[in-house]
Amino acid sequence: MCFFVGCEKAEKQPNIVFIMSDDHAVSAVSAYQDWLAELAPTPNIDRIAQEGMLMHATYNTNSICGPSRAAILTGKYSHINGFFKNEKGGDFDASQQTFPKLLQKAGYQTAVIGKWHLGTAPTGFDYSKVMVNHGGQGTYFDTVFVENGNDTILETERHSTAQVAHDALKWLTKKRDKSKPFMLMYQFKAPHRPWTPNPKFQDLYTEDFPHHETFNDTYEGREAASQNMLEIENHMNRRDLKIPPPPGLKPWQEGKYYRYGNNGEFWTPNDTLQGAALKNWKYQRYIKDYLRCVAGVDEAVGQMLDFLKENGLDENTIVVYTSDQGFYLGEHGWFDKRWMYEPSFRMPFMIKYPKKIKAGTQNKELLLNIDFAPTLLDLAGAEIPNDIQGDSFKPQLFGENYQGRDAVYYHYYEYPYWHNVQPHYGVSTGKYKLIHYYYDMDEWELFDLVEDKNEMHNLYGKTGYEEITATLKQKIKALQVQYKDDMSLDEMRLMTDMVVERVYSENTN
Ligand code: SGN
Ligand code: CA
Repeated sequence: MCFFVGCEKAEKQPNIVFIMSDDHAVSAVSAYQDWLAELAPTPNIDRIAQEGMLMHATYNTNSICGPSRAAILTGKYSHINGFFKNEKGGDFDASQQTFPKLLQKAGYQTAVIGKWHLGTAPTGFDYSKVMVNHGGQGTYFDTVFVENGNDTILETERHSTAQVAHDALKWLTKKRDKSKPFMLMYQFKAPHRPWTPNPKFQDLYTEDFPHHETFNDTYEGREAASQNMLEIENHMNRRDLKIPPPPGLKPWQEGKYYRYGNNGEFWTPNDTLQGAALKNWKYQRYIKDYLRCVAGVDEAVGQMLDFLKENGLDENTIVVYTSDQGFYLGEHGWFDKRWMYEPSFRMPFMIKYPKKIKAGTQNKELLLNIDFAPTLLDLAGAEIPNDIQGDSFKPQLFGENYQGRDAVYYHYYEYPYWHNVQPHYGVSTGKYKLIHYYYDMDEWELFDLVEDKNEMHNLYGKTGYEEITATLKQKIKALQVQYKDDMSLDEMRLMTDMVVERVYSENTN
């Protein structure tokens, strides 16, 4: 029973818990039954899919952290929302329209807790507690947060994942206004580099992991890929691999020691370890720590789901699980993201809403991260402003008729730091993908995603593919016009070249 004005609305509007981890690959979410599913299960995250819908083809518009987060908040591509790279791309324009602001207007109480990485303090939130140290990345231990844009808090008691879980449950229990529907963004740093797990998971995964079938890719026919600097073999540093420095180093020397390896400097922890054995050793250190970080996230997701159930909130609460982008877990021999290739282009996405979404359903339509904002607004019964570029996929969630898109458009800008990934744009229809690397090369790649799911064979320029190439080029042009990304290559290059320091800066050694 409810006696307050507006209460009827509050009862009808669903609560929303938007859970987002950082760099969590589709292959490391067991609900997808991908190549790591049996070896590294994520039972709690999978509960969301079991109780709701699992999306198989959700893609990113620009596969790095800040840009993806900005696209999610605004429902707009990077060149429209203005946050298109992390490195010297300035800060997020916090005065612009975002879906949390629109939900506030629709009567919601909003909060963001955890990773943010957009420079400017969060706007559109009744409560915020976000990581600010390490350039806004946050750290796994001794994480520094800013609460409500004002108070700086150094947390020393817990691993960052456990801290975010603790703070989120505290907000839900003690701080929120229970007369209003809520929208909570529950966002982890894990499993981001340097993949430092909570010590309680340190003994998980004693057995070695297999390699992905593309682990020893030589990038033949893919010029841009051959120039990468994100190889497990050649670009992992001592911090990544948890090699302790010798005693007595000054802080700057320690920073230099840890960064060693970033630029291809050769080193081995012991001289007998070389070649393929050394590459495998690095991979095992990496994949185990990464998956231990994922285990921490999975535990924190379970705590949230249990909390909602125990407090009678689960029926009318929408729960989303996603990651800001995908990641390489040894596919093509890599770590990191950025490329329009599937492991980094694709994002995990699942959503439950027991009242309205049928449990255990699956969806294979092409979705984008710019669709999240309009979809959540739609589910909340709020209006979707015309300038939002994404589309609501609420009809699909509810099993209604839906005219899906036939292609997804992508554009990546940051170069050369980090990892030397050539700026590129492209289009994917789910069957074919065409990519143009344009910054200081003019290279195209065409893949048949059905015949060549690992994107190893560049078909661009090959006999028999002229027609599909022409069609996809036209599709790129049409989508560039539709999304207002139809500037010249020189103008695109200027975006890569732009140097705007971030407001919040610190020595990250
Ligand atoms: C850091 C990492 C890079 C990573 C970027 C972007 N280096 O700079 O490897 O690509 O973040 O990641 S580190 O030595 O600082 O870990 S993102 O998720 O924020 O986009
Ligand atoms: Ca990320």
